Amino acid sequence: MKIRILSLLGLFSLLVLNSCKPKEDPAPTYTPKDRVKEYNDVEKDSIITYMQTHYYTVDAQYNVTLDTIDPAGSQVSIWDDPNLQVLQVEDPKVSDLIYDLFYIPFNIGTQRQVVKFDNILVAYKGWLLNNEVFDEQVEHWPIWMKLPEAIKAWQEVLPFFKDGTYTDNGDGTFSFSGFGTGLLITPSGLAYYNRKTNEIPAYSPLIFTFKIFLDDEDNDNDLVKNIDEDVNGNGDISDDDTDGDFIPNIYDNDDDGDGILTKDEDTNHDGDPTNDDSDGDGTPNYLDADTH
Ligand SMILES: [Ca+2]
Ligand SMILES: [Ca+2]
Ligand SMILES: [Ca+2]
Ligand SMILES: [Ca+2]
Repeated sequence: MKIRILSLLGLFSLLVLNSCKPKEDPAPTYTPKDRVKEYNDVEKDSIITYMQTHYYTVDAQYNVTLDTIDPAGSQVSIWDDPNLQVLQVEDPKVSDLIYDLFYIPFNIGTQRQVVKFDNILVAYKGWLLNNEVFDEQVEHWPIWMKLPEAIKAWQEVLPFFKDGTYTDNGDGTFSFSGFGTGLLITPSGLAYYNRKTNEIPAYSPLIFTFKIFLDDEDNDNDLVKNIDEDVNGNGDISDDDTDGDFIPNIYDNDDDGDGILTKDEDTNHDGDPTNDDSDGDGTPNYLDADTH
């Protein structure tokens, strides 16, 4: 009898689950897998195996093809590529879980060094470990991406690169040269982990190639660089909101909410509002609501 009640209950919860199947909200309702076990027991090996059994080719425009090494072939595996770099990156949730985050630079870039708070104009392509492409933003249709909102793997790898030079070709087209470009391979813990989309299953290590055409070091155009909008210097720009209006300083063009734009609190007009402190209280005018 007990078994029957249980199985009825089981059936009931199944029906409830099915009828409540989320349509608009993709957020998982189950308990995510253990992050340490998922990496150490599963993804670490699958990433290394992928790199040992696959190779890439890259053309003159830095477009990449990935393929399986032919057993009789002489291709150099990703694993054996002399340019392969590895970063040790801490999991965002479990501090003693350290990932190997792999990347290969094709070109470091020539202009401005990317900072992890910056807004970048990029083209990219993303693959699963089965070589299926899940997303692509082509070179002729680049998008601006806020790095603070990107996956952690991007925030860690892209600051090793610089942007390039923009050329208006004068005929309605544009081109870029000397930009940073490379390939990265990330465990799911530095990407989407248990979150899934139609294209990306949960717990998927991901491969990206990227081209960083332009880097914007001042998101809100207030003359304060993104890196300097991290007022408390803790590496997180979401908790810096001087005027408490729920717009972080990095996206707020009047940081102290005194009605004077930050760029207009550059009293000495040297292009840098961080060194103007009219009342000498140690707080620059743009962060000081009673001074401008
Ligand atoms: Ca604010
Ligand atoms: Ca600001
Ligand atoms: Ca102000
Ligand atoms: Ca002020």
